[in-house]
Amino acid sequence: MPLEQVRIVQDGLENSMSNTEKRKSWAEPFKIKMVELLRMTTRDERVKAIKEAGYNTFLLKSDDVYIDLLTDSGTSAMSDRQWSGMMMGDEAYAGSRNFYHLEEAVRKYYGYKYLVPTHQGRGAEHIISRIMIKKGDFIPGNMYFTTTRLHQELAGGGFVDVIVDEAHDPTNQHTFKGNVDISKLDRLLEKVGKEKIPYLSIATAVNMAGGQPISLENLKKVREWSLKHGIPIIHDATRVAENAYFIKKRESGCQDKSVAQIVRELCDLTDGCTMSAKKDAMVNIGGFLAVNDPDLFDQARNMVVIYEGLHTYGGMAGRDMEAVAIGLGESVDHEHIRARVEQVMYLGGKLLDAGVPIVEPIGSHAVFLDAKRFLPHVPQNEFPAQVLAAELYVEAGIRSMERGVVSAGRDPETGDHRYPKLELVRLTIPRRVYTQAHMDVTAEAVIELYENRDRIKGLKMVYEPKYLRFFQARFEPI
Ligand code: P71
Repeated sequence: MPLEQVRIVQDGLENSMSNTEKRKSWAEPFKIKMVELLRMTTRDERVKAIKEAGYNTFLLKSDDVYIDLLTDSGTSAMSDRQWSGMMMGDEAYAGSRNFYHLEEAVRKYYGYKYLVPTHQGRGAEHIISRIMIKKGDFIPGNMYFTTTRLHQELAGGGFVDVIVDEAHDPTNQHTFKGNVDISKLDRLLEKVGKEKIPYLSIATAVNMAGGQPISLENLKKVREWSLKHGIPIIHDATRVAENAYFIKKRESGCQDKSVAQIVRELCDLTDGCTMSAKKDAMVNIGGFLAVNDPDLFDQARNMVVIYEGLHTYGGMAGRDMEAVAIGLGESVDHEHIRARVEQVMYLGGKLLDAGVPIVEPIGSHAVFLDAKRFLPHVPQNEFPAQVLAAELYVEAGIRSMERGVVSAGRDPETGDHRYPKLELVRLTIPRRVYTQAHMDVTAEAVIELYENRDRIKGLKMVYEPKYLRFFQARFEPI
């Protein structure tokens, strides 16, 4: 049996090394073959660097960063198997063997029939939005994601939030904050009619809610609704394995299922997916659109050649597709996903113990600092999350990301800032990159900053780009 299969068969906590031996301690399920050296900086250097970056962590040079928790996107460590797969890249313009391997992997792990590769997740979002959305349409979803919503808007649609109210409350302990509130779907349907709802946009491990899962039970109800009204579900599968791990841990009746099985069950309740392979699948670049409907596939395959590349590579090199194919299999391995999510829990647990306000329950890919409670003296129009991210960098060389009013952008109708309930700083953990010791250092730095929070003051925005402003906006201290 190939190693991969052996491990999936053995899936289950009872078979993991630490549990069979009844030990309390636990270690990463990999050893390190190559290291990347980190550069240490002084406080003075960091003060200068953040000023030059306009107090925007996206504009820092990564050489000036010590522990980089900006994102888990494209920043994970590939395995030796993925790297050896890279050497098997077939760089033919058309019909690369790696495309067929990827297609096979998507069918095996996700179950979708037809694959359209794209350069990354937003490439897939662009295509599905252009094909399915008409001007004046409404796309309900379990909380927006920046690029997803922007593509829906550029296609003429409007995003409608139908996530449960609990998701907007960072202190609410609901275990499935990614769930959809079906009554919100009913209300939308009643208001606009089904002709104006091209699909439901359902994410697993909802990023902007703090990496919060949707339950299988809830997705089944959403599926019933979708079938009843003939409105398909497009799944943002970017972190589906992380969601599946939470289901295994928390949802009754799911403890004995493998993460791989749960991933398939989730996907089987939907009609297609957009995927940023830079997260769960641990590659540096890549993504895809996958659908079950042959007509939709035909349209998508035609559109991909305009914006991404030929339909058998879609913006990826052959070697990239190979790494995605292997990474999809690794993403559903129990030992891997447990180590990944539990490392995030470890960091979050340390912060909670010290009384630092974070989003609870702790999410799958990141710990989110609640900037509204961290800096109650900084009003939301002075960008509390933005300044908190800048200060954490100055304090400790740790790079995080604003997920608050800057990320939320402006309302296309009124032109005003959108003031989201969640004003967060995301400490995002790349997969297989940092050790528990890096988490210890991070926790200590955040706790120190929390103890000195009173001296932190707000910012004003001095440059604002039109699209996805958080990437390039610049700020100055007030
Ligand atoms: C993350 C990213 C990358 C990112 C994107 C935009 C602003 C800041 C950082 C990307 C996602 C995602 C979900 C749920 C689609 C995409 C787009 N996340 N859906 O979290 O999380 O994928 O980046 O491959 O185009 O740092 P893409």
